Amino acid sequence: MAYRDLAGFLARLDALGELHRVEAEVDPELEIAAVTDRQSKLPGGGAALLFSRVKGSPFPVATNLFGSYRRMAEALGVADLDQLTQRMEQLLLRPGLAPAPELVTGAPCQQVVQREPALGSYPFLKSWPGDGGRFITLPLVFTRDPETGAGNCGMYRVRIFDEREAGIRWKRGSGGFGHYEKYRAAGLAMPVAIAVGAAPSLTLAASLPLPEPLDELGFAGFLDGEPVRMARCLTSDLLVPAHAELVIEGYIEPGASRAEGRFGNHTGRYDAGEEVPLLRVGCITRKSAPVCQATVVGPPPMEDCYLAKAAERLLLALSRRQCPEIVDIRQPLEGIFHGCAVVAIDKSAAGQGRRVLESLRGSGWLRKGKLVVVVDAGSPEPSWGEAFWRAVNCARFPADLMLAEEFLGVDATVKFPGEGEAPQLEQLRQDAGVSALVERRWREYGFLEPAGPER
Ligand SMILES: Cc1cc2nc3c(=O)[nH]c(=O)nc-3n(C[C@H](O)[C@H](O)[C@H](O)COP(=O)(O)O)c2cc1C
Ligand SMILES: [Mn+2]
Repeated sequence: MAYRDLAGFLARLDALGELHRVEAEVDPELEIAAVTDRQSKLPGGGAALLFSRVKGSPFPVATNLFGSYRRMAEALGVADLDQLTQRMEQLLLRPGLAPAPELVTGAPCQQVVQREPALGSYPFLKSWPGDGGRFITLPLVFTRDPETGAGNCGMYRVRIFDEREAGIRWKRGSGGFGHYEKYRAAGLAMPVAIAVGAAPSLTLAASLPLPEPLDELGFAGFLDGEPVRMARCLTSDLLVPAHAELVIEGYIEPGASRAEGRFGNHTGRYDAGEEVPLLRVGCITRKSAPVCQATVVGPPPMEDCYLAKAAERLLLALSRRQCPEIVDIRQPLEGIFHGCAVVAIDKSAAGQGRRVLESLRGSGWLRKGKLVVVVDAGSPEPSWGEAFWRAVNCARFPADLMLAEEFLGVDATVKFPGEGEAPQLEQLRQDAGVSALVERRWREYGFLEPAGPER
């Protein structure tokens, strides 16, 4: 089931009993973040939250919408996040399955047009006391390559400075940054449009490092099974999601920048904040009753953990193409987007574990990983506990470690002949006859539950 817009997803969450409405008036400075943080820390990720009365703004705020396995799967129309890997494999085999976006007129995101932008009337959050100010924490930032005309949609945090100025922090290497560098080199003003609150597939796509030739809009359209509808901006020729709740249009003049201030991040610490490109807002368009979707980042578990999980299941398909011996990749929630991963491989030759590490380090979405442990495939879902066990018991220190700048790889696979002395290839397995006997006699032993698997 696809959602055309955020409202559709909210209605679905409501029907599932997953949405908690907070009717009491709340402050977008710290209070909403504090409530959201406490929900996120509940077992299972807490409820999706809709704050309907926000101090200083007529508009509601929604947080933690993707903050559980169930809601993340629901957002992307799958019964289980594991199904995403196969979906991605289909797309990689047939890129034509990604539908081109459709340009529409009379877009809902332009029901109301504010030519005199007033960013201060929107309920953007200040999450932590030391934050430099308010940020748009879940923005979809649309830019275009000035040379090729190719579009990009990326999630880069946006600092609100005043009624008509904002700062965008796109990291070096991101799509938005690449476009920005080209405009700056050419001395041209750069059009930017920021959408807040969109269909879940698009929000996820904005946060994914998709490789060429996949683009965010085609990808979201593929997940939804229908083209994404786009509308032309009023002050530039950029296209934005027609069903977004809110769109901020503006230009970055060459060289214009400002310090964004500190930002409390998922490291559990404040980012110092950088000098960021300054966006001068030309107009704001919106639905007549927009909902501002936001996320709160901080120490895990939080909503971004589940976005990272969806990304993991999808991007696994890319890694399998890169190294066909890869069976599975699992990232602990605590690794949030930092490429901390357990990689299970089907090992058939000496040196394979290290070769996989080198390949992943060289290219692909895990190349900026910090801690990657390669293990032999076997368990249904390689866990961090298993990686730890195998790293301690199967890896030889330092022979099986790969230490590079900001990176530790561990080859924790069982060693083959030719990979050093004392290879131990035989796995511990119970005698088959005894195993069958135990299963047969299980109830005789006085156990009420059926016997568990052997391991
Ligand atoms: C909640 C959230 C916040 C993020 N904030 C930033 C950010 O401030 N700057 C940034 O460069 N990337 C940030 N990212 C990661 C980017 O969205 C990600 O690298 C994505 O691939 C960018 O799109 P691109 O590949 O088209 O550049 C964030 C991701 C999430 C989920
Ligand atoms: Mn991109």
